[in-house]
Amino acid sequence: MKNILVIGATGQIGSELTMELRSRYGDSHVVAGYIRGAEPKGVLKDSGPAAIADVTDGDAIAEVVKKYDIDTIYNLAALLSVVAESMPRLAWKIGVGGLWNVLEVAREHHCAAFTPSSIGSFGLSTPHVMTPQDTIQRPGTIYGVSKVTTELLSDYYFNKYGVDTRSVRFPGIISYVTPPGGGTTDYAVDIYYYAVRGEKFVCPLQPGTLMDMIYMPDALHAAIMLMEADASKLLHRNAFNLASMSFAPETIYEEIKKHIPQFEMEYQIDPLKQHIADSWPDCMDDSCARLEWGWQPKYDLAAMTTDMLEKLKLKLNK
Ligand code: AKB
Repeated sequence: MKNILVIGATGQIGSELTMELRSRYGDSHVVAGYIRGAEPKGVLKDSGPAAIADVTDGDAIAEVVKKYDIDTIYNLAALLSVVAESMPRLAWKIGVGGLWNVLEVAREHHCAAFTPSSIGSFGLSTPHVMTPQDTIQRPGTIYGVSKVTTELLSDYYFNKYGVDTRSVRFPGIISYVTPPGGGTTDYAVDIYYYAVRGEKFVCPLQPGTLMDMIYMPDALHAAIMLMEADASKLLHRNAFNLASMSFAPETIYEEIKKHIPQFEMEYQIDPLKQHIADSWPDCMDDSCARLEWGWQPKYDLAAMTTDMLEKLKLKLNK
């Protein structure tokens, strides 16, 4: 990777991935791509180049790629699972139309491309425990349908045109920097904010709802590690199961209570979120990622909770 474009650089993953890539490859080599109304701010703005790179506008992306001599694109533009259900056509336009634009630019300008898939690419008929790498993918959400399409279209561009496409199926990503917006796994971020502010948390999912989760530093490390991996070792490409930890609401609550014993939580089930969460794996088998490119997470629930609470206390002045 010489010069990198991050599309969606001001979003939950993009804001941290851009900074991590700049620290590894040099500030001037990583372009923060954004859309109007979501301009980079603060250190993200000041530390390196930025350009408008709306995923729905292929010509604009091509211009940025030419101008900065880009060879690697991280395409993070997407509507998350819950919000996508209220705007399915927009979700498709961004997730699939946008991906097509990125892949065409990558083909024409010889770029490698990373576009994440998700645990959302699975559905009710998928085996839920130790979900295999290659298994049934019949999701019931537009988010899931667009993520399965992401995987297939990315493989298609690799097989037909030789575009170096690579991807992971991200679990719910937990971070203290930029909040997620409109996902089913967002509760596992929100709960930390409530705990640190000393407020009662109302959990939208019922006890026992297991889902895979990952701490942001591990998620960033995975994306970069995969893009740097030896291509000859990759039997799979789009997209690798990525596991780190799996927990239900009561487990993360108990973990936080070890640090904040007075923390309270009650349940008020959100039917849409519950329905989506029930269709996703309890825990994935990520042995292909471990074997093919050496994936190994650093954080478990206990280590993540200690770090999240410490960082959020500083952020919220608590
Ligand atoms: C969501 O909940 O929609 C996302 C995801 C798991 O892909 N965080």
